[in-house]
Amino acid sequence: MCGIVGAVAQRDVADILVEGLKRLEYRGYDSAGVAVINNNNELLTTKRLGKVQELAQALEQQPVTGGTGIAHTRWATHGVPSEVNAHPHVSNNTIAVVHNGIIENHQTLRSQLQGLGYEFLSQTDTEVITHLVHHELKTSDTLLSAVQKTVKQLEGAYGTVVMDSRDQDNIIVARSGSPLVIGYGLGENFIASDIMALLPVTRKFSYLEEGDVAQISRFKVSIFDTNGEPVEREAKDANVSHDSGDKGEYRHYMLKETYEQPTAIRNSLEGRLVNGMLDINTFGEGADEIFKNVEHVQIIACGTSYHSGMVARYWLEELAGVSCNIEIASEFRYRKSFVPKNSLLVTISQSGETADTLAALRLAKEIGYQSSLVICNVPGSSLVRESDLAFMTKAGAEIGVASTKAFTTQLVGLLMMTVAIGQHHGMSDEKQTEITQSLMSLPAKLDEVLALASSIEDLAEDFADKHHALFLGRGDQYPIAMEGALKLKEISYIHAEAYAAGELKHGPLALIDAEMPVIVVAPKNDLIEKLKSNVEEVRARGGLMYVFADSDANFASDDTMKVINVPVCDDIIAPIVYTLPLQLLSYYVAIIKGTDVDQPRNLAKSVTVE
Ligand code: HGA
Repeated sequence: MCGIVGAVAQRDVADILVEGLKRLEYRGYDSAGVAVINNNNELLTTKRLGKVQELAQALEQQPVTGGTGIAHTRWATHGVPSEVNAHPHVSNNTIAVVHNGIIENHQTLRSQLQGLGYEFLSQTDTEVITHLVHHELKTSDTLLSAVQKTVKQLEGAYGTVVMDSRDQDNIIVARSGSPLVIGYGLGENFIASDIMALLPVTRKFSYLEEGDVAQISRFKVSIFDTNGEPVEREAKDANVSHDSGDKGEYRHYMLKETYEQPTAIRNSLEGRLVNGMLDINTFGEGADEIFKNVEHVQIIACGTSYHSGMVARYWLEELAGVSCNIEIASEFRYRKSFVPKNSLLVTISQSGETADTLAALRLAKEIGYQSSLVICNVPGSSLVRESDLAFMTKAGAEIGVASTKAFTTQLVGLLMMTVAIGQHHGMSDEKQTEITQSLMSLPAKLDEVLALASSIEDLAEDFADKHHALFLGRGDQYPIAMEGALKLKEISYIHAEAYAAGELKHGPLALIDAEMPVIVVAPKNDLIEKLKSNVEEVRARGGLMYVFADSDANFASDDTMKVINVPVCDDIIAPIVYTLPLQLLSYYVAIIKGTDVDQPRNLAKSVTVE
């Protein structure tokens, strides 16, 4: 999604801004732009359609100088991707604005502003902010107060940064529904939508809260809440590796992150299992009390995180004996739902900023959920700050848009949560130990799975001319089939669907022919015989299958079936183990298709707009 970087400094900031944008590239975008105020109080704006590199080249050819500036990578919501629609947007050569989010009442504001004589150059919703600030400034003493008046008129979501070419000393920032973080430097200060952008220039950050408006100058940052009252937002040192954005020897971030999974899981387990038993403090203060009272769990998530939540439903009901529902955040947030007694709301989000999930959490609090927990990879993110409890996955920065290590570490967190809740619902000590031991065996098991890479790469050729694929699984492998299908469509653009294998005969069998590869996730478990019957249904209709199975499942390759032997593992961790071969398959198919693996078309990483 869109990225924002801004700076007020003595030195020239264009390079800092562009580097910041590069560090946000992984989020996905279609165009980029930068504006700085030069020493003559002129606004110098450069925008380019496409990659940040295009913008960087344009700035190399025509450098801009100035210590105050703002920059943006845009992922279009209103108006096609184009240079004109790229941010910053400018009003009357003085006010420049970058914005993440959606201004829902933009049509009304646009008409009002046009009535006042403002001419719109772009199709974006953002441009209304630009002219509105310009208009409010006519009756305001300061840019700060003009922005405060402006945001009161905005409906929707925004993280926005505003500057005025006549004032080199300040930028004004405002947050409602889209994250912004202030970075503190020595005699210079910064703003960004994600700390990643600012790691080269500072380690000290404070997050703005909903409704905050702040004035940032070189030596001072003043923050005001929704009521305009001055507030403090605690500044903390980020403990994130500076180079987490480095691809190293790997061709793509996605491949690197796939291979990082054993380490990411080891890190996510570290310090959380004491003498083989789960340390309840892993989830934060008060976790024990909350888990003791839980009678129902409602999981809310989007995309890949939704799939990890689906696996957790199997675990929670089977292992912890607690009822569990799961729903997509964008559905949950717009319907009236029943809140069972003593319900825990669990949200799952890699970034902790997923707009729909955050809105769902806020709604859940209003309608009476007793407590909330988030499974998240980004400390200090909105979901972490607004939830009662948090399990922090320690996946490290995930740059590839298609999630890999965030997903498997989420599953680790959800399995630990199952144990934590199960402890209070009659889960035996033996069962707890069995689960924690399985978890500890995971990193080594995943190393074994990664060793299958070259045989999976060999399969990818078969998919080169295919347009559709079907993924099948049963039980807790059904969500893994769904995740496999999602991965394939995200990065290879092959249309892929997942079905619970028992559903085949209720429709999808009609699609089976030699042009439709069928991928089956088939560890030996209680459902294997049922799954084998489904495999026969596909075979009888001339389907070609790719079966990921352990040796105990007893499949043999033949004309209609290629079997990929996955190492035998405990049932409990099988969903995590079987995820990796499917990630690799999608990756190698995407390579053959020649797609942009790390930044697939039309997609963005942290989905901070609805
Ligand atoms: N609505 C604005 C910004 C979009 C955005 O935040 N995307 O992540 C636009 O379309 O330009």
